[in-house]
Amino acid sequence: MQGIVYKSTGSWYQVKDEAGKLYQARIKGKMKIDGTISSTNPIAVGDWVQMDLEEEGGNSAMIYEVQDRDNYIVRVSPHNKHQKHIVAANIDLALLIVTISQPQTSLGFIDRFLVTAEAYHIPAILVVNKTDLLSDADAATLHRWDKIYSAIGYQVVSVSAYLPETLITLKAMLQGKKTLFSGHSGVGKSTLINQLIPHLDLRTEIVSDYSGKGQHTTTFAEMFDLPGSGNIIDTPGVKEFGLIDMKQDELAQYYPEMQRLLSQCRFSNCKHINEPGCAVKEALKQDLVSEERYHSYLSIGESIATVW
Ligand SMILES: Nc1nc2c(ncn2[C@@H]2O[C@H](COP(=O)(O)OP(=O)(O)OP(=O)(O)O)[C@@H](O)[C@H]2O)c(=O)[nH]1
Ligand SMILES: [Mg+2]
Ligand SMILES: [Zn+2]
Repeated sequence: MQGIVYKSTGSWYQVKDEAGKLYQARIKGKMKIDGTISSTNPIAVGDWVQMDLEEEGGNSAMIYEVQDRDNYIVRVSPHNKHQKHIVAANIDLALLIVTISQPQTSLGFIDRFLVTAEAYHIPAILVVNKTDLLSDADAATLHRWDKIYSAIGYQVVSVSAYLPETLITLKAMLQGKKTLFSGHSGVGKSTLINQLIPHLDLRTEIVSDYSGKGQHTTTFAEMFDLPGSGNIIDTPGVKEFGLIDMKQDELAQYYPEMQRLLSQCRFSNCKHINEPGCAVKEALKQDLVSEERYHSYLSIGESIATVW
């Protein structure tokens, strides 16, 4: 029988079948695993799996196959920097929840996420939470972020989980979709989900006064059904996203504002650093590519290239 993974703890999985019944499942010793990516977890939330019941009418099952994924988002494994961990698979929409302070999200972090989403053609939206806390300086930062990302086609939605009237647009966007909620620890992913799904009571934890960082309250990714239709996937806070295997010379393709200029660079193998006749550098001068995005392009490029 077929089902979809709602929760994964690493040792067991909660799987829902097409009739809506939940099963506790484990992986069968000899499972067919997608060999194209090496990750610390063979099965992720959102995966479609084939399983056998351990006994007729019971609710424990053995998973023997994972279906090919349409897409997935990876993070750097918290235990090993060189390994990837699949956060979730087969998603329709990826929300990056960010905050300007408490905790602070960096543009480099945002761009790594957006690059991954672009590489898989997953629509991505930036959700700026905690707008109830904005200082004047924070409000100016929000304005700048809105300008940078709106100009290149990303939707930026400002919300406060504490102000239900700010959540109406967001709620409407999620109907009928399987949406990933991702972002640093403490940005309010679980708090927002509690607001969007009545009667859900996910654990949340105050951001540390001392470090200004979240406490890694959510420890396993888990999917929930929305009222109406659609699902939300809550995930543990991430320090850093991994990039799917991507060559440094592909990177500019995943910056939408650069992608449309690539055919205009003089050299077809232009890296957009020092080359003469570079359309990206020209656009940077004219402020059509932002300083911030260009900077993240260079630093992400450096991190994935051995020879840059
Ligand atoms: N002022 C304010 N605080 C918020 C808002 N949203 C969430 N919080 C608070 O931020 C803290 C962290 O929220 P969580 O929902 O636990 O954050 P999380 O993103 O799920 O964190 P992890 O599970 O650790 O990844 C809690 O104390 C929330 O009450 C908001 O819009 N405004
Ligand atoms: Mg959480
Ligand atoms: Zn160029």
